Amino acid sequence: MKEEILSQIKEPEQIMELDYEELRQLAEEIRGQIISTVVKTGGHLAPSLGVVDLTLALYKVFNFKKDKLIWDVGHQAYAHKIITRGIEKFKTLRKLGGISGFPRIGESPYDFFGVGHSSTSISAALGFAVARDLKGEDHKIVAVIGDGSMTAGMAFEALNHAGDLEKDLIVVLNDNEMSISKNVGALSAFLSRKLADKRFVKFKQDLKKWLKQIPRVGEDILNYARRSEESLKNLFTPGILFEAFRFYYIGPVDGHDIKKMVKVFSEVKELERPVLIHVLTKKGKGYPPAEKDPMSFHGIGKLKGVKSKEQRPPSYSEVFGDTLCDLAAKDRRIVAITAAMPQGTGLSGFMQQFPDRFFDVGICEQHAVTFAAGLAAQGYKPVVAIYSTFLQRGYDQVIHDVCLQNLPVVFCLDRGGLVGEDGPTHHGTFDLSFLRVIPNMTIMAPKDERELQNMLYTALLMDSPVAIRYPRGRGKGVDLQNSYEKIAVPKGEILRQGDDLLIIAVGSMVEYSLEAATLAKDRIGVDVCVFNTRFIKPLPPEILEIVKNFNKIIIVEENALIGGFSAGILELLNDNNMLSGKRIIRLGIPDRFIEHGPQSELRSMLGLDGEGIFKKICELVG
Ligand SMILES: Cc1ncc(C[n+]2csc(CCOP(=O)(O)OP(=O)(O)O)c2C)c(N)n1
Repeated sequence: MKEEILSQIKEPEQIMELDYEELRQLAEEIRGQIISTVVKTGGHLAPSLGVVDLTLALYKVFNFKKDKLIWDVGHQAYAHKIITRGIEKFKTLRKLGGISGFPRIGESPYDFFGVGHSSTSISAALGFAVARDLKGEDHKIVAVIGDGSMTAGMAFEALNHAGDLEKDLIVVLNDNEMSISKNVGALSAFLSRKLADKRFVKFKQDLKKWLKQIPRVGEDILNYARRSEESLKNLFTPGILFEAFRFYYIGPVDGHDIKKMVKVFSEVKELERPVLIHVLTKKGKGYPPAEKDPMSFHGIGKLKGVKSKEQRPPSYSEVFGDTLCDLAAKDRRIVAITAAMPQGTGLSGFMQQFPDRFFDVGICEQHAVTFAAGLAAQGYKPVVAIYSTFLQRGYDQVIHDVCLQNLPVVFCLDRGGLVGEDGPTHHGTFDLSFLRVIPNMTIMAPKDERELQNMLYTALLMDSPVAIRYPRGRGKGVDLQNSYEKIAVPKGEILRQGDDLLIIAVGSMVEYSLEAATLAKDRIGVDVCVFNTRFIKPLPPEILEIVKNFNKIIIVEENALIGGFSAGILELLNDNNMLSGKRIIRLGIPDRFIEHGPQSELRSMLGLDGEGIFKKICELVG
């Protein structure tokens, strides 16, 4: 039996000493470790399996004690994590207190730049390159970016700048033809001209044979052809695109042939200019189910006892997607837009049912928002389905292109609040604050999936921008219908009567407030009134009437306390001179980034669940 190599790797530089046979064995061991860990912890399986060989080739050629490696998104960096943290730490992946699912400055000296959102690697790497040269240092900088992440404008802004500065910088384009779903867009089609490249190689061979047969002139023509080969090749491969940005293009290179990659990287190491190496990989490599269905294995949850679909309530994303299909069948003006997340946002059904009215724009949130604004300006009803955290990318467009022109774009913000194991790069805990300040914007958050249906229906009847924000995960299992009720804007609802204390809540926190009210009654005999505002902006004016009857108030939100829902209520009370004599506690996300871990554990840690809110009730009533 062969001796295990992985357990002997104590520091990444040992990889430089391994021969190709050992590297191939190590790749297998790392794949095995990724699979056995990720089925337990959940995580990004297929992207990470796809770049194991590439990661080892990089670690064989570069010395990252000195050189810098910058990942894009970072969801594919599990081999890097195993090499730099060791197996035992890797087993704590994404757990509360364990290592993060993404590279993160401070977690390892080999994590040079934190990531989570896509298409930042070339910009960051260029910053590193300029800093190196200003300091007079001498090392290599390598950015690894996927073909999906390459679709974002930001990646091209960075290429444009890097080509202009002509810095010594290496970009590895990891092309697996997939984003989370199949990669989309003209660039993707362009990169796929590899087929044409294969045909070109054959054409070249045939031409050579034929020319050699021609006496006298044949050899001359062949020499001429050799000289012009590079420019001819460019016509057949994506090189022409990157060379326009003054990058030296090399590729396509087989991303599972470690020896070939090592040869290319070693040669490139000697160049001192911007270089792009186009590497072809198979997403999910080494795990047949993931190779076959890389989309389903892009990110997986922990393997638990699987309940049948009938047994479990649908997710908010599913309810959103189904309701939108139902409404779109009745209104041809409804169009749906996603930035590379059709499955995650619940739009797969819409994509199949209404292909003409469905648009996956690639990882291009800024474009998605302004594209929607254009459609709205022409009488359509665009629905932008987007994770709260990724709308951050399109903030200026929300203000400038949608709200300033008061265009009726509906933003369906999935994963609002704490998302769990993906951690601080993905928590959607700022949206209420950043959207609340924008004139013309209406913001709603449903307490359950039926309210989500009615909010979507209401939003599509409005003639101004609306954001509906809902959490990651399953609904409450309430009754769903395919007839909808228009909600009066902005009207809230009292869900539980009580005289001793008032809880004002919205969205995901309504359920926990009701739970806390029940605990208060059962455990300490306190009667709590619970008010669901439904709207974050504008706030329901009846709040002012309700508040008059209470001097003990708790306001709960799953959003940053700074500038969020509770801050809005304090402003309202202050502006109506209603603060005096009242004791108000605000519960929400404190002014720090919240780590990764299971959603329920994070909520409990921050007191954003039934028990946590009950504790505050106890504090208020003494
Ligand atoms: C700004 C932003 N939008 C969306 C996402 C969600 N997301 C994570 S990975 C991914 C696909 C990336 O595709 P690619 O770069 O080709 O990497 P692959 O997963 O294929 O290895 C997307 C859309 C993100 N991380 N950041």
